[in-house]
Amino acid sequence: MNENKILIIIPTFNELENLPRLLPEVFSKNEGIDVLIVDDNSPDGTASFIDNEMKTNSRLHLIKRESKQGLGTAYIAGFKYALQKDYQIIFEMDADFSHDPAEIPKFLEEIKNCDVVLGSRYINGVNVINWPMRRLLLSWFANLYTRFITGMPIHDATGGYKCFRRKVLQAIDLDRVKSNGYAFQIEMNFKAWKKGFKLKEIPIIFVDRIKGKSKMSKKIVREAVTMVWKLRFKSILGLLR
Ligand SMILES: Nc1nc2c(ncn2[C@@H]2O[C@H](COP(=O)(O)OP(=O)(O)OP(=O)(O)O)[C@@H](O)[C@H]2O)c(=O)[nH]1
Ligand SMILES: [Mg+2]
Repeated sequence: MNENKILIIIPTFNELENLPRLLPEVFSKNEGIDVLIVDDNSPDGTASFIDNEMKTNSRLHLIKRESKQGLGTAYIAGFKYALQKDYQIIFEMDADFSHDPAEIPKFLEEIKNCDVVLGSRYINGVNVINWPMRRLLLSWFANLYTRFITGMPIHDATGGYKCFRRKVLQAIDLDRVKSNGYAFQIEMNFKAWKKGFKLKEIPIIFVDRIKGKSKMSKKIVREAVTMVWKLRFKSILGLLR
């Protein structure tokens, strides 16, 4: 077993404007890093670009899916891939530079002493750049609400820049993770926390995407609002897996 095998999973939908610049930065942070792109048949040809890069880069991997199926299921596919291979540390990361690759070494340092490291926008103040106030308030209140309903002591439960030890993903029944948007992040954190794993938040600076289009929707918000209640009740009834 190789302790240093790291997989960074990046789900993509139309990220051709970002990936060619992002990938070299990510790879440069640690020589144990592999990257898995989970692409949902992006019309801009993201997958063909990756296919081509893979000819000369054995650290790059690709899962192609037939249609846009959402972020949560993309990560589940990525987690299963990581568990089939012998990756020990598994990251979630966006393709749009909202998640600065320069933070990767900090995550790797912190994961030595815990099981999940969460990049947090809301510890040490509010570290979000270029979001409209509406969106910032939504995200901030969503986190307050989540903390209140679930009791989980986390300031940023909806963030998507994080890493897990392999054993955390092994302990969670991945086929039972049902949510797909921001709720997906909450669900993974809650399940890891309830199973007794040690979660640690570290401050990150989140910068809104400059290139490409947002995929945020009202449906994603509604899903999160109901999901926290489901998690709470399942947990009380002992049905959480
Ligand atoms: N495979 C896959 N990737 C997706 C899907 N939706 C979003 N993504 C990717 O997931 C990451 C986060 O999506 P974003 O659109 O940046 O969502 P966001 O960060 O909430 O919103 P913005 O930054 O404002 O666009 C990006 O790398 C997207 O390309 C999807 O349905 N399938
Ligand atoms: Mg984004």
